[in-house]
Amino acid sequence: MNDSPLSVVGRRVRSLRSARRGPARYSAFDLVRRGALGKDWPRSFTQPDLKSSYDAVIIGAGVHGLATAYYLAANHGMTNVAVLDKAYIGGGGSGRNTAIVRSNYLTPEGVRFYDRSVKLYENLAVDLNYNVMFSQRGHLTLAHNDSSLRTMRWRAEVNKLQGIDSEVIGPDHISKLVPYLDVSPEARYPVLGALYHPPGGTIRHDAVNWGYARAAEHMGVHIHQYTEVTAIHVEADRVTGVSTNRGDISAPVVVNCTAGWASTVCDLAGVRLPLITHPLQAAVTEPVKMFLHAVVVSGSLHVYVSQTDRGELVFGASVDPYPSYSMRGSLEFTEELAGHVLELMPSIAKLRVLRQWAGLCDMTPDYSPIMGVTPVDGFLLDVGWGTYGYKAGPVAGEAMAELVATGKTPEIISSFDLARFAEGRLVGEKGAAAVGH
Ligand code: PYC
Repeated sequence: MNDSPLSVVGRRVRSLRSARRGPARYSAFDLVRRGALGKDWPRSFTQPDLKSSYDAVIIGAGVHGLATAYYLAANHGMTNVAVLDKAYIGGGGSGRNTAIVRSNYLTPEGVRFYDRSVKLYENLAVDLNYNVMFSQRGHLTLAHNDSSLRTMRWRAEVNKLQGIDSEVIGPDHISKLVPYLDVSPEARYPVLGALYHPPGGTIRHDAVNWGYARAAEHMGVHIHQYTEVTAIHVEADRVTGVSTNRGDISAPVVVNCTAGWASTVCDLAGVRLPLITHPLQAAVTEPVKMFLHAVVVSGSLHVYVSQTDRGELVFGASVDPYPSYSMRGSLEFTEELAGHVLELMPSIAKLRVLRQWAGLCDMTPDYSPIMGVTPVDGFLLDVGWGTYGYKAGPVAGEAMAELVATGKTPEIISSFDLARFAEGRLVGEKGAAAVGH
């Protein structure tokens, strides 16, 4: 953008003032009246007209795209921004994940990055004036064999060096935290220990998506749902705009914040990504009284589980073993999941599964994301989020906003650049993925 320093400062002050006022609040009387009558609620999100030009276009109205738009407006005063999505807000991976947040990764780059996200999540309800239901209930990654235990120790040491609360604990301590877990030596897969990460937990995914969307829109960002990008225009290696099913937009910056379709969107700009897309399934049970007070993950058994505030158990597993864009649930998944879960918690055998669903995961070769610039000037990437995108939403948004507004790649994402695959600088995070894939 070619703005004078004064106008940039002016815009920033105006947007901060407006952010502080926040989106509409309702009086108690309003809430009772609207609640009793069941009508007259204003729309949460408007449907703005599509303009023919914006300062930046963000593709994807999931948590990454919305957070990028929010931090562009809140931190940099840049509000002439459009977020485009071929479907609805949070309709992709951002609304389909199991809502787990943690920063106990394996590489220093990963730990630093995800820790910044946890910090932003900690203050998100206040920043957005929206109850995002963050619950730092603790996160346990179980080790059932010596090699997993060694990886847990390795992770704990890397985590501690970065100031992250993370340690290896034994079966007695695990049993106190999760009494329903079978830690007896007779278990088919005995629990030898666990990586315990007290700041980890869950946060309500829809609330995060809606909170970012509402706050960004309030500051002037346009969110265009059901607006599919059909072409990305590039002239002399520089992006100039996009075509959509609702018309053309010119923009000097286009950011790909999609998941599942990251490589097909990149194809439109002629940029190739080293991604393979797999479905990832999850399932939820009927609600029961609260009994599981931590997030429990077993890498060897390919399962993770937490209990929601409503009392349902939410389960996830590894990605489906074949590349696909299908988002159908499968019986194989449910069967395998149930078998593994019951190895860990035999006492929940009578719980009924209510529903299951799938999302799409763009897997990179090193299990780290791809963020930053591309060979096409102005066309930026925030993709390759595999099974770990949701927890990174805030830090990714903050960093991408800085890159868009300043033109400089923030240090916190510099190791996740696309060029690392050609230059052999992989950031190997497979050992810290939730489960083996
Ligand atoms: O990386 O913590 C994780 C995770 C949980 C569910 C999918 N990935």
